[in-house]
Amino acid sequence: MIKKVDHIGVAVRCISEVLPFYEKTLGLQLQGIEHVEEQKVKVAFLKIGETKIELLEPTSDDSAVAKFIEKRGEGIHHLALGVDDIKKRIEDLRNNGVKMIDETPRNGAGGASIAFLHPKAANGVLVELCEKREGTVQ
Ligand code: CMX
Repeated sequence: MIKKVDHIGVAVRCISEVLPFYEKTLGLQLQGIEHVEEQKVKVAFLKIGETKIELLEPTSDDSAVAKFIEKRGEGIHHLALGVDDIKKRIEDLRNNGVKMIDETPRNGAGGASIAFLHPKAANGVLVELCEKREGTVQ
């Protein structure tokens, strides 16, 4: 089942340049910064109650986030929904004819298992399913 909005991804050119706005001006708490090699991004999580903002900085010109910024500029990139049993959720969505980018889960930030739906399947919104594993920090 879908449990909550786990995080909202925001594409930025440079995390260190925008962090003062999120930490000092908005007063949000930085949870940590990490590289997600598989997605070719550096990410920073800022906590807001039960959910988070995930700042995404591309680490390579051929990353999906670099392509997004080049085409649309910085801004909201994806909506991540926290789920139980991600494999089952993917199977259910596929059985309902939903176009998936990931038909099997892959590794995301904080040791989570993630899978993306294609934006064309969700009215132009890139949706991520996200399942925290045992011992996940985020
Ligand atoms: N939100 C909404 N629409 C998006 C989008 C986004 N973030 N990124 C791309 N699109 C749209 C494009 O505007 C384009 O639409 P049109 O055909 O109407 O012009 C369409 O999707 C295809 O986009 P594209 O620029 O041609 O790029 P690709 O097809 O090569 O890739 C996508 C698009 C969504 C398949 C790819 O970006 C992807 O696989 N994303 C998932 C992985 C990802 O984003 N990882 C980053 C960080 C993950 C993390 O750790 O949180």
